[in-house]
Amino acid sequence: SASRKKQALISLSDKCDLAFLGRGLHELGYTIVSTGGTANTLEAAGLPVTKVEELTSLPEMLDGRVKTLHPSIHGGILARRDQCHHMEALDKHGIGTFDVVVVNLYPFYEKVTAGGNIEFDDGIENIDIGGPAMIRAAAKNHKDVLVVVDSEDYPALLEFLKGSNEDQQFRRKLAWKAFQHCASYDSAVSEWLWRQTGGETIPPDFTIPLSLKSSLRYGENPHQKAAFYVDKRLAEVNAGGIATAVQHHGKEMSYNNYLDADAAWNCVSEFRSPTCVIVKHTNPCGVASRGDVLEAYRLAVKADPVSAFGGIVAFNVEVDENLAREIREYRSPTDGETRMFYEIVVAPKYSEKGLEVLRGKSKTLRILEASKNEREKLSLRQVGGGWLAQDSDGLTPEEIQFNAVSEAQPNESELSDAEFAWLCVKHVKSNAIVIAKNNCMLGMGSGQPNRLESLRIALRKSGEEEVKGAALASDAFFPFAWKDAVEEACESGVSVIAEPGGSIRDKDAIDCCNKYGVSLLFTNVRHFRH
Ligand code: 93A
Repeated sequence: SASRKKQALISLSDKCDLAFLGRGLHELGYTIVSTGGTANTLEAAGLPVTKVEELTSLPEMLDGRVKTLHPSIHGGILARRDQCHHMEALDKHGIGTFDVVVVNLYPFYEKVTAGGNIEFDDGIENIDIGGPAMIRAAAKNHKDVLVVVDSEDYPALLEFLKGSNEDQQFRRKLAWKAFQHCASYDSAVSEWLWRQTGGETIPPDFTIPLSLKSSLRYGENPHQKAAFYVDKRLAEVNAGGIATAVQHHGKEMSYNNYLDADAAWNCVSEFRSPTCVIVKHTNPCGVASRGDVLEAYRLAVKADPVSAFGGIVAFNVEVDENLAREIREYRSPTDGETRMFYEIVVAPKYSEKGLEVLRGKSKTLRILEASKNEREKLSLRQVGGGWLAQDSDGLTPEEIQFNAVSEAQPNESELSDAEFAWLCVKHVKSNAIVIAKNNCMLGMGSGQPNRLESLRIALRKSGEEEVKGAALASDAFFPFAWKDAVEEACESGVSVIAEPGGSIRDKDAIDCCNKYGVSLLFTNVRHFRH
């Protein structure tokens, strides 16, 4: 009967590869049924197409809100082919079956979420209703209906249709993907609506649609399986961050590589002037800003050459040929001989020559080109049975005020060193101490269970002479327990200390700084990083 002819329903917002798909289906003998814009594109490609309206005997109406929501469409998708009364019902009403349903949805994330200044009413109109209905119907009935939501699956679909059509696994995979597509869509819509309620970053409930970017060789250790997922919605609009970085060269990224590259990239992205950040095990161990980025690089290595070896080097400016040469040739300041070795170089840009030179450094060196992550507001961490969510620590340097609470006031260069040290300390794991001079990190102490220990490590790394006149930043206030840490810092010869303040022993810290003539700056902001 006429209702048993092979039919494909196609309704696409993203019409990429539509002509290819249409031609393929046509050649396989399928009648193509489409909504307005999709039908136009197919016709323009010289392919025969039946408009949905011809099946429903109703025009697309309500400004397109109702196009495909009709029994002639949904009956043809949902009918169970193995149920006689289903098929009889279709026959009775002259409804044909669909064997293939290809739909992608209104580009809600690109237009509304990432689009920015869209009016509320326009946002609402971008919520696709008919599309998800078709996708869900076809996915439910995948035993008999192939559902495709991704243009990358068109070739596989056509191959499958050429064959015996019996592989249920293929059908189930498509259905799985279809529900993923709808879930990720709904998550974008609900996230947007949440924000329209005046809700801030942390919603009472949310879904993050994740898409496998790559399976990793292993996790933090070789016995742990691992994979890397990207936030689908962010990836769609290329919202930047380490997840969308382009790898130009080198061994595949590992789990730890991603963590470290992320830390390095986030840190270096904070600086306005040309800066080099070297990270080891997520902690910046060398940071320097200079008009001459080559010098910044050398200074960042010198801060702690032992830790920098095997680390991640990040820049916030283009890596050109000169810089690439410096990175390739630079010898460790520890022995003046060994060439520095790195896991990763990450930068916003590479000149062609720069890339070529860096490629020559080693086969394994991972070269990443990253863009700034514009949209990351929520930071998540897993604990047993749940996830902790918080706003990411997005305070910019301009938002921090350094209030001098000591008798001594910092001069301009001391203040600038304190600001520099403060930017660094934000990215160092707590308890964090950073000592810096002349826009260059001299030493840091990180991750110690007491602040005094971090301080001592930072002082030791800085060197007794270098530390004189330097700025010291502490990510939280000094507790003044057991041993007076502020006193130890003052004795070392630093000229300015920046810390949040807010301890009940603040007065002791101020008195101590006054005794040594050290400037004490309170930021009123804490930068814990556990
Ligand atoms: O406005 S809708 O929710 N109402 C519908 O009945 C409907 N049917 C298909 N949106 C609907 N669609 C969507 O139109 C599809 O999901 C697809 O994204 C788009 C294709 O429209 P066109 O073929 O006119 O470009």
